[in-house]
Amino acid sequence: MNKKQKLFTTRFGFITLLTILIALKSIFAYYFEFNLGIADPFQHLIAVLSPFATTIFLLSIGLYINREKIAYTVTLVLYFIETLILYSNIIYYRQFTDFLSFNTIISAGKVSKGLGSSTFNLMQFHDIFYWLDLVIIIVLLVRGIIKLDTRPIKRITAFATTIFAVFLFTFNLTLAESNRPQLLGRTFDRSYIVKYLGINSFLVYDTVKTAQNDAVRSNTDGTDITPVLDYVNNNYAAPNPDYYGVADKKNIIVIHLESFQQFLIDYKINGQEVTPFINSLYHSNDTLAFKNFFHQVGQGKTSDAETMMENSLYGLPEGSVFTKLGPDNTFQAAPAILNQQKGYDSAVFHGNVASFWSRNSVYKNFGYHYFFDQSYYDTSIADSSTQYGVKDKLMLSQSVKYLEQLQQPFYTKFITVTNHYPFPLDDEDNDGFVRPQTDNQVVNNYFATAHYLDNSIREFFDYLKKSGIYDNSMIVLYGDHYGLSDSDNKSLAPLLDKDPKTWNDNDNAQLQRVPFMINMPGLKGGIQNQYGGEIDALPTILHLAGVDTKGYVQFGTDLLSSQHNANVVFRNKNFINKDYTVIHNKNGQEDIYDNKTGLLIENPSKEILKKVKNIQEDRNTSLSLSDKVNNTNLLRFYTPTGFTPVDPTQYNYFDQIQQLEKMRESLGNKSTSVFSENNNRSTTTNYDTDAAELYGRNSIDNLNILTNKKD
Ligand code: GP9
Ligand code: MN
Repeated sequence: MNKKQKLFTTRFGFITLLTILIALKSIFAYYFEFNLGIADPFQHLIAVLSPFATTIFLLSIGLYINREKIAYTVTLVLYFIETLILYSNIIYYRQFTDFLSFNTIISAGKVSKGLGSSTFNLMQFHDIFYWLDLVIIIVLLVRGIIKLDTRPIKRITAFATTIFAVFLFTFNLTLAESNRPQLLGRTFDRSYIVKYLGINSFLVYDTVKTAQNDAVRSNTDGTDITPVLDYVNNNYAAPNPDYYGVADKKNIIVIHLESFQQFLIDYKINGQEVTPFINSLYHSNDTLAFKNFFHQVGQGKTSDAETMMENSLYGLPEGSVFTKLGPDNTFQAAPAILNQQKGYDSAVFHGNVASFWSRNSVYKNFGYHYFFDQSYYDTSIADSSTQYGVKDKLMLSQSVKYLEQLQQPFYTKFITVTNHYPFPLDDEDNDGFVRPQTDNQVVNNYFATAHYLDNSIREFFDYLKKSGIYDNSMIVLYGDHYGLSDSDNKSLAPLLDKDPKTWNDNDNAQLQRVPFMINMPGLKGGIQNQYGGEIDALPTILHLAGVDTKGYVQFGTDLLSSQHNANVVFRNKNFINKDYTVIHNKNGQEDIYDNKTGLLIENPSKEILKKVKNIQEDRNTSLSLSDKVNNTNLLRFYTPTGFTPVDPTQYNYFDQIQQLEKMRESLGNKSTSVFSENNNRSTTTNYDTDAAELYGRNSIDNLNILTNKKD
């Protein structure tokens, strides 16, 4: 027997062979079946490494068994299970662009409903190679070509193998965390766990997370909602009669301005306005522009903003509601409320992959009828995307061919991404904008992408006006959170005429201001001074739309109401109102700053302390109750009068173009879509974009992507 054959016929060799085979299959799947966006050399290393740790760990179990037949059988069964996990995920991914979660697996009914007869259609010829090795190995074993090694493995060797696997996993995790900090804490996207830790680890991670959630939930019953209802009823602010229902049955178009901070508004660099169009909206008589509106996000960033803006629930103290709980929780969100109360159709438009922040599941639970994710946009054009998805000009201009097919009134949300850290943009894409020249590139770039975003929004507004949609719509714009982090703020300070040396936590808190603007022809607008935050957006919008929020579980209050609660609570428990900013210092105490002077109040009076204490108590109650609603899924126990719980299985975000066409045909002349009202003619020709990717560097043919033709 030569050396190779010897290696092959030892127990250790057998496991090595299986490990290599499964690793090869997994790596193939990571690159060619799943769209994981494996990019830099680090990520390639991790992708190649990640299947080994869990496989060695799993297969090492066989090494502890002395009797050869049992040992080989157990090893093969484990190998079969691993292949099955991999292959089921491949099939599931082909259908859902997502990975099998613990809940999906155990609710077999749901999976088979989702996959059903289509499973067969999803299989491809090359799939045979995922199974062929197993068949060959079994044949070789049965025929005696691979001989069973009768010699048991020493306990110590078996143990050393397991420990080696653990070590390898720790190494993998360290690499992953260095490339993507807070990977497990924040989750971001389930595909990130697969990308950085492999498919097996994802399943374990998801199972542990599900078990934790279930443990918290099993102790909950319907009575737990009572203190929540007491709180929100007490906190309720009645609508302002001057504004109640002024947007009744108008289309509502929400524009999410990624990482856009309030200080950009009216800001000039060397005499050039950074965001001239948004500035003009800010000063328009038709715009309610809130100058003291704050972002309140935590680790869930964009997704926290979405949670607050559309549910009036806070994000979580750690992680994101969307990824941690969103796929399973019950919500009473804006699209569902507006649909049920006022007959709104609804859609989200976003140039990133659907799985990011688990949006593909969460939006169904919000009651969104449609979700146009990256797969609905042309990504074949060179430079059309940055890290977080299709560039804004391209996303917005390609969205209107879908928008015009929605039934009116519609509630829609457009999530931009180009103005996202690290703010990448070539100068040639930015109509001659000259960025500032600080020594911090992040700061300089931020102004450039903000300028690009401004232009994108202008183009979109131009279309809305030309196509007539504008006349019949209320447009809401908001910045989701900071673009420049606290660590960049010192470099920003001189641009804001501040001294970096005296820059402090209070200055950081003041920069949590983000725009919140509501624009509608004929709206009694003006710049508003009242303090508020993202938690207050939903009640404000619903009241404008003529839906009273009484009875809903919402933690914010209508900004336009005389009863509005103007203490703005941040997710880190700091808070701000017109008089004070209260900030936790390094010693765990809460410092009080005077908002008139910006200075720390060294020795606060009894009166101030009392005022602050009341707000602190209210803050603690509202945050902890909101956390309880989310963590224990309390809304499943409470349905407001006139509301029907959302049935997420009604929505399918895959063949939406056909769904829209079907809807139009079945409604016939009752169809209220922009397309139908325009005598079945597209309005896309009204869209003018100067996106450099469509002209300059590329062929003019690319303009086809703006129309419906290609679909
Ligand atoms: C991703 C985009 C960015 O799709 O919304 O998310 P963020 O990193 O800002 O939370
Ligand atoms: Mn964001």
